[in-house]
Amino acid sequence: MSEWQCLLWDVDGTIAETERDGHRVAFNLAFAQAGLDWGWDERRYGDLLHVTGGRERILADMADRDDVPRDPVARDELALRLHRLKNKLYAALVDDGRIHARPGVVGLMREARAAGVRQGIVTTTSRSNVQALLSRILGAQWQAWFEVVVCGEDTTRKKPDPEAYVLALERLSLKPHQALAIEDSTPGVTAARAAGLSVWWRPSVYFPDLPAELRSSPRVMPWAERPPGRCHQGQVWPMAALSTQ
Ligand code: XBP
Ligand code: MG
Repeated sequence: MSEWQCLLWDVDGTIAETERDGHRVAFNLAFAQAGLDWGWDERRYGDLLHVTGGRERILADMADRDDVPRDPVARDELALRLHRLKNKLYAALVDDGRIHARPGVVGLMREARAAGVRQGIVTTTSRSNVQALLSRILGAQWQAWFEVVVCGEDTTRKKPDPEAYVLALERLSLKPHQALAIEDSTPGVTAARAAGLSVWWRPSVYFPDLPAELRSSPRVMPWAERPPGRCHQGQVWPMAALSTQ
């Protein structure tokens, strides 16, 4: 039996490989436009991804640099300015068609919609980035696909804190066992599990693996080539349940 009535989608890394080819590139463009000779190569960005939130990520990098304002207020202002600029540049990259949905994503969203499975977005990225990406992938009416859209601005604590998932469940009036998270990263899977949800884990370029305690959990199911379940009559069914029917 399945009690999952709702798919809760993470965005970055899960719906598209936005981090390496989108956010990282846009951060570097923002640094250059601001006259800073900073640059995040793929390896450095991978290390920084354990800090969720773009502004928080800039501040984490600043903590390791000498060429930053000493005054904490000036430092915060610079991080905020760079982050706003980065998000504008990210939206332009997405509009240029530089980022594509990962295979199977739109297919599963369509299947869920047709089967009457509820869907939501639960991300720590900024709302403007969600708007840019999902309107490109699903069209201008993308919001009609999702009953709830929780973004970075909606919580005080970002993933791996469970707050974003707790808020989404509250807005949907669902219990944790009634929803399934789709996540790519260690912070994302940690957040969903901490909120009590089962997870379909879709490895991404920066998160090809999970810590053993998450990977070995029976509530974390890998999405390798295809989703580990199907949507049917308002519910999400694990493949194992379908094959015994
Ligand atoms: C996404 C993030 C975000 C993005 C950049 O994590 O951590 O910070 O990297 O977006 P998740 P912003 O996939 O777990 O939601 O610059 O808008 O924060
Ligand atoms: Mg992610």
